[in-house]
Amino acid sequence: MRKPLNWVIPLCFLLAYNGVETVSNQPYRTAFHFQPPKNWMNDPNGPMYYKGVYHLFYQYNPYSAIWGNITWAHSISYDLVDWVHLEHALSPTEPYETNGCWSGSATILLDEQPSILYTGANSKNQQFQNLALPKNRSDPLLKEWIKSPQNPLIAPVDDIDPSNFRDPTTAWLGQDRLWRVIVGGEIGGSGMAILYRSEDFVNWTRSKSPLHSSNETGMWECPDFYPVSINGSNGLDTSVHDGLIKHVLKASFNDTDHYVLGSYIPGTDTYSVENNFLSNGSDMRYDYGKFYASKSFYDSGKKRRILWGWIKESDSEGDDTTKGWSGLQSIPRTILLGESGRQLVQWPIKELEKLRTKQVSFNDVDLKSGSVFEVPGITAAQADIEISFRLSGLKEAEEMNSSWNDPQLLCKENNKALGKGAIGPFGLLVLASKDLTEQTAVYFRVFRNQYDKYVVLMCSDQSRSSQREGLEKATYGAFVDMDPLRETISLRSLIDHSIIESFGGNGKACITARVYPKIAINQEAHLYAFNNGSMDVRISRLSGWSMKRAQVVPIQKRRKSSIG
Ligand code: DQQ
Repeated sequence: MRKPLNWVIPLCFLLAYNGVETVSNQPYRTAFHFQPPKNWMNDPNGPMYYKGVYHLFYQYNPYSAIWGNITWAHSISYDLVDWVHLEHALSPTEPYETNGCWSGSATILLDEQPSILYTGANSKNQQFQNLALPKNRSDPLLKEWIKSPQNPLIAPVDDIDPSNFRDPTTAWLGQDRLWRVIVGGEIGGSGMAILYRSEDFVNWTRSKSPLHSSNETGMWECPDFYPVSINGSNGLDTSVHDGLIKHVLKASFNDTDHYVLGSYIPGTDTYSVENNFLSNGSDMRYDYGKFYASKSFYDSGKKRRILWGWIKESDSEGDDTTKGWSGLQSIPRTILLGESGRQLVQWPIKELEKLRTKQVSFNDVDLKSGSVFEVPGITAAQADIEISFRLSGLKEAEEMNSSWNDPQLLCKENNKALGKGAIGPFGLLVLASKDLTEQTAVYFRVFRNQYDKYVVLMCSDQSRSSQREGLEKATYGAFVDMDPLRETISLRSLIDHSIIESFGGNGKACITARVYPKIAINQEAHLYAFNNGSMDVRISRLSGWSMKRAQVVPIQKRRKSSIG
């Protein structure tokens, strides 16, 4: 595919780049995940595709590695892999945002006009929704943003709790030519998506009822609402409302991103859900590990919906101050409704494969009970690995108690990556030291439930991930909605020094982990496949790649004579 003509602009910047201050040479800095040069980063904001350029804004503290002074930093890319950091897009300058320009979303309005709706928090942390437009929309890099003189557009009035009213979504357009947007809130102890309508994107009227709410949860941060195609392989623009579709509502609470599926009736703005948000650990999540405040956008260039999520640290604020940075963005993932229609599936964007370099492949390797197999020849601290397992039989599967409905608890209580089960644990030992004293086990176990159906459990166990003290070393778990009688159990893990993003069952269950090994860093890191079940399993296919470093650089401070 030919690169757009404006590709030359950032390349010039790259070539002219003369070294803006960046944290480097640290074992936990990543090679192909998005990170600012230094300091604090949290939520992804306003991702969009505009005139051939991908934009990512994000919550950023320009002064320290701890949350505060929240500003919208801005980076651009042509492939979602290599990035150029631009000047900040929004900084807190107005009374309605003294305490920060908080999260929000981009909407491409009629006549291809890009816009941003975001939350401002004033000095009392009261929250208001605001609009910003690019100064020059013919510039594909959208470098400068102007706040609307009519801000704040939406104030927390009536029963709205002013300190729990934030994070407007991408807006969608109804057939009545009215824009709709939802804002996250909590009223009377229920988390909710408060709905507004507008003709001109400036004057907004609150709908009598929220789009959806739940008294099982607290405040919904960073809601997202969008259509997905039933049986289709393309993503859909947020304003699509007809055809064979369902609507996804995502809400961020309890440090994880939960979603429900349902059917949205645009005329009445009613949303009837197939399942609901729950706080007991058994509802559906984008990712069962570290992944929060995510946001999706429709990529009209490649007709796909892409999801970004903030991956927090698992070390302490003191560690972050010493490192000089905190927070990563996940690898952007395409997100679609799975074949079953019951859940979403996610997969790393195809473009990431351009970083794959040296490859190793194996077929049909037996993993006898109790065995470990080292994956040789790739950079185990910076790798992309895909592995599939064939089971020798399922008759021996251990019985599953009907009360076991929280997969995380199940992984934690069955924390036996090095102990024995029947079918499993089998999987990968990632960022492992040679003597295996450090390792993050990403693995599966298969059980049989009371209906004689097989249940596949996926776990990611950080308890042995580092010999360092004072880290959060959680064990995460997810059920993989698949039938191991008919499908092979597969795992893809993106390993990038201090982050392991794992996709089980072709993206049906995702678990992201942050780890800080003391020994298993750079060349000292190893990668193994293992089987600690009493039943043998076979690796039917394994492909692993060393990964190159993505180019993520700050823009050069422009000289008068340079472009633009
Ligand atoms: N982060 C933002 C808020 C949002 C929270 C502030 C979620 O707008 O609710 O940095 O991480």
